[in-house]
Amino acid sequence: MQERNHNCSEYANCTNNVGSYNCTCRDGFQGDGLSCKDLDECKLGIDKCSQFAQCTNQVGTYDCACHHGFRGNGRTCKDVDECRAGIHNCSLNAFCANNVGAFNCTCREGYEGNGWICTDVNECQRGTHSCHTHASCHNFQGSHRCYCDRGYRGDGQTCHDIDECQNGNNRCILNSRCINTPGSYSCQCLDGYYGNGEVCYDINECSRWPCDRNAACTNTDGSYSCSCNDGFRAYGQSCVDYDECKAGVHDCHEKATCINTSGSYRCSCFKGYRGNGKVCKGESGCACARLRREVCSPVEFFLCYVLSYCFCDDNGQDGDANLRRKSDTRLDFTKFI
Ligand SMILES: [Ca+2]
Ligand SMILES: [Ca+2]
Ligand SMILES: [Ca+2]
Ligand SMILES: [Ca+2]
Repeated sequence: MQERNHNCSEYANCTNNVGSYNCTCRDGFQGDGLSCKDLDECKLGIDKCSQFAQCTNQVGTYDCACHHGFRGNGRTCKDVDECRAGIHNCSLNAFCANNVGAFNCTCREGYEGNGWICTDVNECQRGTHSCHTHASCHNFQGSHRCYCDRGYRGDGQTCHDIDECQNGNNRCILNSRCINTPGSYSCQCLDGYYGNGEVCYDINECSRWPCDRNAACTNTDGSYSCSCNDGFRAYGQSCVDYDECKAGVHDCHEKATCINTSGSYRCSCFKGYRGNGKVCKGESGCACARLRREVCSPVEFFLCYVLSYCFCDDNGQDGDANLRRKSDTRLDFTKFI
C-alpha cells in the first residue's frame, strides 16, 4: 500500500514534479488543492441540466433528473405527450390536450366537470335542449334526442303538423268531414247526420217536423223533403191554399157558387136550387126542361107537356119573363108517376 506523503486534499489530484508536487482540485471541487470544497453547480448555475430537469448537487458532481412530464437523461429532457401515450388520467368523457410538461383535460360537449371527472348534462331537465315545442326530449349520456310528438313530423328540432285529412290517415267515415287540427284531427258528421264523426247516422228530420203544416215530410238519407198536400201549392218554404175557384179548376155545377176553403173548396147551389153543389136542381118544382128530372106538380107537368113551356128562368126561379118553349126536350114521365 502506497503511503500517502503529500498533503493534497482528498478531492485533489496530486501531480509530481521534480523535487515537488502540485495539488489541483478535481472537477467539481474548488480550492487551492490542499483544501478542496465541493462545488455546488446547481446553485452556481453552471450545471448542464436541461431546463426541464431538477439539478441535485452531489459531492464533486450533480445529478439531473427530468421533471415530471418529461423524459430523458436529465441533460436532455423531452416533453412526454401523455395524451398520445395514453398515460393521462383524463375522464373518458374528456378531451386530452398535451402541453409542455403537462396536459389538460376538458370535458366533451354534453358533459360537465373538471376534466378528470365529467358527468352527463341532462339537457332535458336543464332546459338547454334544442327540441321543438311539439317534441319530447330524451336524455342520453353526452347528448339528448328530440322526438316529434304524435301527430307531428320532423327531425325533432323542427316538427310540422301532419295533415291526416290530406294523407288519408284518419278514421272519418263516409258522411263525415275530416278537420285537421295541430297535432291531430277531428271528424264531424255532415249536415243531416249525427254521431261522433267516426260513426254517423241519418237524422230523421221529419220527427221535428221541418215542413209546413200543410205538407208531407219524407225522410231521406242525409236529408228530407217536403211536399205540399193536395189542395196546396208551394210558395217559398210554405204551402199555401190553392184557390180552385179562381183558377177555374173546380167541378161545381154551373148553378152553384164555388167557395174556396183551406186545402179545398166547396160548391154551394145558387139560391132556388137544391143539391150538393156538384149537382143542383131547381127548388121550385117547375119543369125546367134542361134539368129534365124535375119534380112538377101535375098542373105544371101538364102545362109543360101540353104547352111545351118551361116555367123556370135560368136561376131556377118561376116566372113568365123568361118563359121558354120546351121543344127540344122530352120530359121523363116516369118521374111524375
Ligand atoms: Ca345528456
Ligand atoms: Ca293534424
Ligand atoms: Ca234524413
Ligand atoms: Ca182551396
